[in-house]
Amino acid sequence: MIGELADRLDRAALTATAIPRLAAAAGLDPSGAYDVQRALVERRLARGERLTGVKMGLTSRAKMAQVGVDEVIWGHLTDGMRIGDGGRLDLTRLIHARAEPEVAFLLSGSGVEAVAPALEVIDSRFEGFDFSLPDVIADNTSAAGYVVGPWRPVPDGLDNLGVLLEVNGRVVQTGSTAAILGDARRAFDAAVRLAGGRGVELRDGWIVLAGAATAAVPLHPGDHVRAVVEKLGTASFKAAS
Ligand code: OOG
Ligand code: MG
Repeated sequence: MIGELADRLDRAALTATAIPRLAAAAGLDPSGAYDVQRALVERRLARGERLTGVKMGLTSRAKMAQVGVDEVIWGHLTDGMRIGDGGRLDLTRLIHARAEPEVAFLLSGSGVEAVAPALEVIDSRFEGFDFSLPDVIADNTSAAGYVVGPWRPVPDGLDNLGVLLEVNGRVVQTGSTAAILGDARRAFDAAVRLAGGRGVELRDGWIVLAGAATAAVPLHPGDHVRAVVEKLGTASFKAAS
């Protein structure tokens, strides 16, 4: 059953076609949903993708309120999701993509070596971007793409840096790294704990996305999207059709 559910989600992503929710009918609890997520990611790895890190989700109230799920979750990142800073995102491969501003950590020696402004592109494989907790876990927490800006040493305080999300030069969301579990560094600790609890040890060179500081915004062809994080700088991409 786990493999069949993973196949359904994998096909939905590969064909950019939304599917109905699946967790309730399959009786999936969060633990079973992480099994589906793992099987889904294994399909990507079998096609030649490599793991590049993990992402935290629903670490801010703004995000919990937007999707109606109020638990911290985590998912896998692969090199197939990476978009270069200032690069291009092909929207035709996605269903109903959204962008959100994040902070990324770079791992080294099991600690944080550097931090960067980042953007995540999320694209729920579920119709209407509507899901339960086990659904979104099984769907690899809606992960679809990510951009990391320039790395820099971790500044003294990460607990209250201003965050802006801009689309075509206009500010569309504002927030603070304080929105991320009170301090974005807590998201890193949660990643170590939650992924570790599922047997995934974070490796040197991996990145950890801390989770969005604001709600996500829908993407349209031609959108130029930029995250600005106080003291850290910017990360951007352009959505092409
Ligand atoms: C779930 C993923 C949440 C975040 O940063 O909070 C997430 C979703 O919003 O579809 O990535
Ligand atoms: Mg996110």
